[in-house]
Amino acid sequence: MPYGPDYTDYFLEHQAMKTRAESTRSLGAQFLRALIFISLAGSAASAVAEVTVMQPWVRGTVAPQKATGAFMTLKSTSDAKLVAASSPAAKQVEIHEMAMVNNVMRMRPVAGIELPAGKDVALKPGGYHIMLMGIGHQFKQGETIPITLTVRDTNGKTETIEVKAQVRDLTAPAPMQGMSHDRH
Ligand SMILES: [Cu+2]
Repeated sequence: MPYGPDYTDYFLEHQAMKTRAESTRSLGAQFLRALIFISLAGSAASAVAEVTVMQPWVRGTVAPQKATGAFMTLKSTSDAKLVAASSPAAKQVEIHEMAMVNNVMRMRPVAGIELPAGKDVALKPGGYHIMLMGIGHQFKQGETIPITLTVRDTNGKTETIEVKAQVRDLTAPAPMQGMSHDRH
């Protein structure tokens, strides 16, 4: 009896089950999408460090000079580390620190600079700086030097920040300026 009442009931019931299964599946998919959204939103809020770069500048150079320093203040919203820098204006870029070694102020490369959450970290003459080496032209006051910073957050995720650093007069921040003989 293919079209008997039993079969019809079975057929209808089967259809109903299918519909339920489908709606359950689609609810499941919606729930899954919601979960994915929540986890993406969560990671966006906690993992990505937002780094602010303040007053980036580069010390100007004299014609034959092949290296100079870049300085700025960095501030990250969450714990992060400045791990690398590069610039189209320099063949090689390193992160340096100045330190007293046997009463002599020397600079040396460091693996990176810690950026504790919410703290201003100053890269300044006599301290941390970004060393631009193998520069291809004289950096003159008023010029802008592009520098790309690479920052790594505590989850190991890296991001790059484009910085435009103003070239300042070679002598402007130098403490020995008053003793320069060519000023007499
Ligand atoms: Cu240096």
